[in-house]
Amino acid sequence: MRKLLLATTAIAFACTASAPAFAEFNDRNIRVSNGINADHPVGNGIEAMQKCLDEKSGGKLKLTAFWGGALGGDLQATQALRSGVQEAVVTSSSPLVGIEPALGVFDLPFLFANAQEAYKVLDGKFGKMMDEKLAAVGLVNLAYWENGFRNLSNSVRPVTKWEDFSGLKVRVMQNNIFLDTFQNLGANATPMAFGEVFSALETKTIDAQENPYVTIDTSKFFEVQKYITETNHAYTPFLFLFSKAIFDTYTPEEQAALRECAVVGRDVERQVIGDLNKKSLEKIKAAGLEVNVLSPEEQTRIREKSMVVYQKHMDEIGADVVDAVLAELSEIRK
Ligand code: TF8
Repeated sequence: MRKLLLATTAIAFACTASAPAFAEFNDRNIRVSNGINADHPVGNGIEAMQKCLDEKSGGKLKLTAFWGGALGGDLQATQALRSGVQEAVVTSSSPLVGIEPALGVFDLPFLFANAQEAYKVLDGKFGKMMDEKLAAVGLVNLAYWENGFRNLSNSVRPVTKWEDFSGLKVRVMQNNIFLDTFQNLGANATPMAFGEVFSALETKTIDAQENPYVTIDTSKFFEVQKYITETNHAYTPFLFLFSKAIFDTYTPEEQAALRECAVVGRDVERQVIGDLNKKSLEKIKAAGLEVNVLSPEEQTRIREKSMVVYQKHMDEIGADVVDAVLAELSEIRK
């Protein structure tokens, strides 16, 4: 009996010793497409995510990032994920409302008051509820990364009050809620893919666009704009999406590593944005743009006048979804 035990132990030992390292991992080349450029903090996030994946997979899970819309814009890349021909994309939620209307909840003007509460909602119960909806349309959301609070830039005049929006030709994302928000403000809103924005501003096909400072900086929009107003009218998250068709073929260990490392990357990316925000604004100022802030009264006025957009899009987003996010926010704000 003793001998037998010893023999089995020896065999078991031999097996462990000869088993290849990281056997649960296969060599995977994961293409990650981005609309923004490599110097955006998403680049730092992907670097951190890769380091984490290297440790967990012994170098087998490799991310290859593509920048500046090289693999197509947000929507096009996301559709490639759904049909299983591309692995991953870092995209704004906003252009995806045609795929999952509930995502429109993040487009509601002035939904989040600050980044901290956005993180709580996105990384918590509500974020999970949205993840389930995404899974049902063939998309695995690994984590919510950050684009940030959006601000308005233009080439026509300083915008410091509601009336100043009147007639401005503002590019908005391909998203009805943004379209209505800006139409409601009196602007002449034009939906357009992100990849076309720079040249449309340069040729004055449009006067204005809205994006977070860091994106305005890294996509160089400041080079073709004169004024910027800190409107903070929306915080639209980035989603780190994976093709469900492809994800489902991965081993549980590979899936877990991707989920965990996407969160590691998220934290780095948010941190770098936090640090860069001020610097980006300084760079924009140094380039000669006039920077305006709204007075507290005007901010309140614009916010209150924008609330009609909530009612208008309630059914399309889903009243349950809007209620859920508002309930979670009021819980957080207690
Ligand atoms: C937009 C978005 C974009 C991002 C980027 C393409 O204005 O805010 O900045 O989705 O990844 O279209």
